[in-house]
This record gives sequence, structure tokens and C-alpha cells, in this order.
Amino acid sequence: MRRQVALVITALAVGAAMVLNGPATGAPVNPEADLGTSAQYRVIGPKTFADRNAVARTGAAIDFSEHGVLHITATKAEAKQILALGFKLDLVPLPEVSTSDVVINDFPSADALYHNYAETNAELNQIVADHSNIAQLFNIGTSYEGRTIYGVKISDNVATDENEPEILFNANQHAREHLTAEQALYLANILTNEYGSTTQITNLVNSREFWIIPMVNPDGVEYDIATGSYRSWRKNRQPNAGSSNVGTDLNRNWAYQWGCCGGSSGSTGSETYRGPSAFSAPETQRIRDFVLSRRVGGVQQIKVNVDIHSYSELILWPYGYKTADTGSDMTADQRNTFATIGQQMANTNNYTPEQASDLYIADGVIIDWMFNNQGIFSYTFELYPGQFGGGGFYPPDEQIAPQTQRNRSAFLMLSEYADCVYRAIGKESQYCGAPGAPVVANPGNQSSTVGTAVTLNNSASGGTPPYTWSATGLPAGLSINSSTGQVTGTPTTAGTSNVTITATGAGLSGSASFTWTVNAVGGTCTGTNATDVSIPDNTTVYSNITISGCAGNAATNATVEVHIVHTYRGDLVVSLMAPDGSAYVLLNRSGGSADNIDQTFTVNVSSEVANGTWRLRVQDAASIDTGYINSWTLNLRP
Ligand code: CXA
Ligand code: CA
Ligand code: CA
Ligand code: CA
Ligand code: ZN
Ligand code: CA
Repeated sequence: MRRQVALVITALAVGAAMVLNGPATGAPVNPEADLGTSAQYRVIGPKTFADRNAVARTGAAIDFSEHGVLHITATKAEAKQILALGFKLDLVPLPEVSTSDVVINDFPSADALYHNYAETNAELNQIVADHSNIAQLFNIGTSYEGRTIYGVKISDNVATDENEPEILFNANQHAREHLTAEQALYLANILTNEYGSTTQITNLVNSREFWIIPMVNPDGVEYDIATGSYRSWRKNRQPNAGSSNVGTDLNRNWAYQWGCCGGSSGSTGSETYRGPSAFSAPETQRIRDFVLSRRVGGVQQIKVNVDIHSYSELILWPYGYKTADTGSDMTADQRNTFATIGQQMANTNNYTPEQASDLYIADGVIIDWMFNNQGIFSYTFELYPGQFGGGGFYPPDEQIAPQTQRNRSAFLMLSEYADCVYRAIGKESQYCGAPGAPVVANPGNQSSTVGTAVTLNNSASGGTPPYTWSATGLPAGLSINSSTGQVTGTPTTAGTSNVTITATGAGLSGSASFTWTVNAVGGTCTGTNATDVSIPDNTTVYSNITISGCAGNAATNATVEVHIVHTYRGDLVVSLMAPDGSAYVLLNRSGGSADNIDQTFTVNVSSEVANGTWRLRVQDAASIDTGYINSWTLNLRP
């Protein structure tokens, strides 16, 4: 990844001044000038004392004057003004190029696995190119020196702002903490690469929206690596008025309790310089504005945040500005939630979990603002190494893989909690509403007709999809699809049922109850024949009932009510005969010496077409005793 060492020359954008002076000026500048520091130029054109004064008034330092050519040291802004005066500029080539003049902007070759700014952006671009269905590039605007601060959003339906808990990971507020950008890239890579193959990741990507910003202080990062030797730079690269000291500590520039408590410095030269006012740094403004833009209908969508730092192997939670665990800005439940999740995460990576101020008081820190201002459960991770050894801010690149992978479980665990952090202390129902029971929409009472197919679509909301559906009391012939909740089928039997439809998600169920009336089709499905039919000895007799206008088939539970007067029923075989002649034996010479038959039989005749002539067949199979069919009633759909 390491680029060739080269003196990079970029053209100064001169706008209209360039047109006036023609291309002859060229005015290439050392990019260091572009980064806010000065470069040396020859100014061609000034002749008089007034000319020289005009140049000086731009703020440029006049180093010396020789044969009408001014030698100056000027910033980019000053150079622009000089061009606007109508003079030409030539960059003075640096006579001897020392290592500190050479812009490398990359890591030493031994650390080539680390990503500089361009490589970080290239990696993000590769991730979205490879996984465009779940990954989208975004940016939150530019740094002080104008570098775009990029991030990647990862979720299913990534182009849509879905109603899913959002999670923000940001890294590299502090320039020299290079392992932190690698940690963020690692996370973006596993979420995308393992989508569809690792169940936990698939479910998280489907149910969450991840925002990952690996390098929030790109100017500081590039400055730290610009020369080929690390500069141990921490702050951003914003100049300070009235001082040659550059930079603000971004993690002391946040507005909540900014500069309150001795946990930051008011001196520009300090490593923890808090800036002249809260949010004076463009980079903290960019993150703040992005976070504020994630409010929908006044509700902050980002539920958890990790601000990644190095080093010391710590998991820190708010507040940094004071030592008290709780107070008007932190309830005991909130503190316990932070501590419980912090401890659970630490169990996975063997870091030390503690309140940030247990380390030292720090005010104007990002986690304090995230929690106090936006209610976001915000942690700082301080990565490898621990207190001693391991390369401090600059662990060798061999450590990138093991040390980023080390936080896999902790980050996934926190992401799981994004739907309700209070689950960690068992107070989900108190703080996050009913614990996830689905609510089934009641379809209302249903009415349908025997023999006519029906479809009833059911829906549920809330709880934890996907739901498993079930039903009790459905009319005969109907069934429910366990994954869609749709009820389909053809009712076979008239009558009214009490139906309950249930959806279950993550072990919690919701139901809706209603009645379902199935009406017979037109005409009638019953009939009675009360005409006596005598039953002589050893003879077979019939009594007919004709059914018409009863569409479809008969039921599984048709009833046959039989009244036979006889002197010995043990002689008799009684059968129901369908219109097509099929016989269903109701009674076969049973009942012994009792005499009459007054009995209702239930018979499954669902394979028989209902309409037609049904017959009661009575066979007398023995001598001596006789009688008659008194009456019988057939109900094909009770
Ligand atoms: C820190 C982080 C958040 C709140 C309080 C303290 C530690 C962090 C810092 O000082 O900003 N340490 S670090 N990364 O070495 O600078
Ligand atoms: Ca590189
Ligand atoms: Ca989504
Ligand atoms: Ca959303
Ligand atoms: Zn840090
Ligand atoms: Ca008989």
C-alpha cells in the first residue's frame, strides 16, 4: 500500500487571479502550504516601495529583496492575495529536500497494513462496491483542511431509512490512534462479508442500521504520518488565533460541560486544548450535525455509540467530567445499564470496564455529550495495548488482525442491545414498552358459505417477527398457514364457530378472537319421511328422502335420526344409502331383545354429493318378529 516517496506538487487554485496573470505564474505550491503552513515564493513584478508594502500588507513575510524580486514566505491565502495584486508568483524550490519536507502521507513500510486517509476511503468504496445491497457510502462533510469525512451505512434495504435501531461507530478522533480506524474497518468488513452466512450478523444487519465512520480526524492522521516518521500528533490541524500552536483536542471540544472541571486545557499548546469554544472544531461539528440529523420526529434513532480510541484496553462510559456515578444527568438504572453492558462486553475481550472519570477527569468528551444531549448509550473503547509495552499508539501492523478481531463479540453484543439497552438490567418492559408481544389485527366476525372457497389474510404488528401463526376453532375445511397467517379452504359444514388466531414471535404471543359463521347453500340439506313402511319377516324395505338445492358434498357428521317400531330389533340391519347407491351401515342386528329403534346416528358421508335421493334400507333377517319404519330424518350438514 505504501506509495513512492515523492515531492508532491499541487497546483494552487487561483481562480480569477489566474486568468488575469495568465498561466505563466503556474504558482505551484508545496502541499504543506495547502495544509495551512507556509511556503517560500519569488514575487515577480513589484518595483516600488508601495508595491512592496502592498505585498507585505497581505501578511506575507518578506524574506529579502533582490533586483526587484521579492522573496517571501506566505500562506496559501496570502499567496492568493498577492496574485490578485497583479504580481506573479514562483514557488522557490526547496534547495535541499530533508525528510520533513517530503510529503509521504503514508505509513512506514513496516506498517503498510495500516490505512491512511486515501486507503481508508478506498476500503470503504470497495466494501460498498462488493456489497451494494447492504452497504452505502455516506459523508458528513469536511475537516478543517477540507478532507471529506466518509462513512459506510450497513443495513438491509440500505437505501431506505427504516424504522430500525441505529448504531454509530466512530474512530480516530485522536490522530495518532491509528489502530482505531482499523477497528472500524474490521467491523464494516465482517458485517458485510458475513451477511448471509453468520446468523447473528445476518439478523443484526437485517434489524439494525449501522453507521461506521473510521476516520473523523483525517487532517491529524495525515499530518501524523506525513513525513514517514510518526509525529505522535493527537489533535486536529486547525490553527489557533494569535498562536503558532496548531490544533484542538477533539475529545475536549464537545459541548456538554465543556471546560467545566479541569479535565481539559485552555492553552493552545496543550495536548488537551479544548478550543476557544465548544464545537469550535469543524470535525466535532460534523459528527454533532450528523447525529442530530438522525432524529426522526424528534426521536433520536441512534441508540448506542462506540467512540474508538487507543490505548489501555478499557471500556469507558459517561461521565468523564465528574466522578459521581449518578446524579440529575444519570439515573441509577442508566448507570447500572452502562456498567452491566460494559462488564458483559469486557468479559469477551478482557478489557477493564469503568466509568471514564475513574481514569481521570476529562471534560468536553464525546460520550458525555452523546448521552446527556441525545440519550445515546455511548462508550469509549481504548484498544490494545494495555498499559505497558505493545507499541503504545503505534503497535506493529501484525497486531491489526488479532486486536480488531478481539472486539468482535463485544461490538456485536452492544449492537444486540440497541433495541433496548435496559434489557441488560431486566427492565425492558419498564423502559421499552411491552416486552415484544405481537398484536394481531382482529379481522372481525366472518361469514361464509358451505362449498365456497375462502381466503382470510391476517396481520400482526409489534413483537419480534417473523411470527408463527396458529388457529383454534376454524370451521371444518379451513386451515391456517403457519408462516403467513393466511386462512384458506372450503367450508364443508354449516354452523358458527368461535375462532382464535394467534401469532407468536420470540416466544411471545398475541391473539384475536371472532366468530365464523358458515351458512348452508340455498335450499335445504335436511329432510324427513314420516310415511310408515311395513317391515315383513325376512324382507328388505326402503324409505326415501330427496335432497335438492344443497350444493356440494354432504358433511363428515351427517345425522340420521331413525324411528322404527318392531317387536325384536335384533332381526334388523339398518343402512343409509347415498344417491349413488353407496351403503353406510348404521346398525347391524345389535340391541338384542329390545324392541324399537329410536336412535340418531352420525355418519361421515363427505364423499357423497348431497343432492339426490337418499334411502333408509331396513333388512329383516329373521322370522317371527316384524314392525314398520315409523319415520326418519336426514341432516346432511348439521
Ligand atoms: C477518555 C475518553 C472518554 C472520556 C474520558 C477519557 C480517555 C481518552 C481521552 O483522554 O480522551 N484517552 S486517549 N485516547 O488516550 O486520549
Ligand atoms: Ca499505506
Ligand atoms: Ca434495514
Ligand atoms: Ca432508521
Ligand atoms: Zn484517544
Ligand atoms: Ca323378523
